[in-house]
Amino acid sequence: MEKQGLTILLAAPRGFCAGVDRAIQIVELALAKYGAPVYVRHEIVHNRYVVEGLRAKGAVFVDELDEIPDDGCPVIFSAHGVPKTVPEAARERAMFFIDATCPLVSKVHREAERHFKNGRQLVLIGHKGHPEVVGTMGQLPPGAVILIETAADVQALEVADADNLAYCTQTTLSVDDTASVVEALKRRFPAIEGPHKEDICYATTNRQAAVKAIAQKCEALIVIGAPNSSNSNRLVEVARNHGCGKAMLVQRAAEIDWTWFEGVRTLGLTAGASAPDALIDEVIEAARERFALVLKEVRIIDENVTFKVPGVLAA
Ligand code: 0K2
Ligand code: SF4
Repeated sequence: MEKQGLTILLAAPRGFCAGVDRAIQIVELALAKYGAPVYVRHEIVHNRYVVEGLRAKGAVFVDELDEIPDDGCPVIFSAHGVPKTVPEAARERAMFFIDATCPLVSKVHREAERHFKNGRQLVLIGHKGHPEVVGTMGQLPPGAVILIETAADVQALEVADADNLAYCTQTTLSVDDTASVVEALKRRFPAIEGPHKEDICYATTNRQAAVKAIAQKCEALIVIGAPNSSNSNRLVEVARNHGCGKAMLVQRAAEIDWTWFEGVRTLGLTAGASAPDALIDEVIEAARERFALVLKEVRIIDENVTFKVPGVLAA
């Protein structure tokens, strides 16, 4: 039987960002330099395939430092950043730790500290309980940061001094939703200080813009990423909000129910910042087995950001 035709519009940029690339390199270089085990606090990035791959090479993933024995082996903090209490506890135990926090997350940490030093109350826009939010809030003493998630939360805000406020954001939020939260903040507190727009990083911004560029042309769209990956979930929302109602998050090709795509002639495909190319290729190959495939990349911008690994691991 002849295969049904399917065009895949491949969003670009997609997949790994510079911070994820650096974080994974840090674990790999530490394994090569010091041997196994290398401990990693939290998933180095939110992707099971990446985590399993590193585990197979000798990385040991833990939720908290108290699960790690005092054996002198390196301890790596994940790309999402950690509260100040984590390096403090590591220092107290004389652990050899290497921080894989993305430099763009660390930049937000420093902004938060600067506002606090200048006596401003800090409002953080982010998702409650996400490790990056826990890390950013943990740069300041308990109670110093008020977390909000939506524009509706702005109305309920109770602040000590409306003229002495600042805001920061999580790096992986929806660009559009965050713009409306920032607008609500500025409307209610005209003197509030903050970044030029928000702290959403280049990779999050570009991946969302690339989805917007294809969403209307696609009858369905697949985002490759993990359920706990903030930036990946935002890509599904962006697709749905920009004309592609049939958008779904998948971790691996094996999860895809291809009957879902009956009658679909144009499928959008992208991947979150923590999803490796191997998983994108896997989905393309699975589609090729079932359809007469035409692959078209739609690139909206070239990325050339790279981050150096910490000096202790540099060649
Ligand atoms: O998007 P998330 O912050 O949930 O994290 P990952 O899916 O691991 O992507 C990497 C971003 C890490 C920090 O911004
Ligand atoms: Fe850094 Fe952005 Fe990648 Fe997060 S998504 S690791 S902030 S570059």
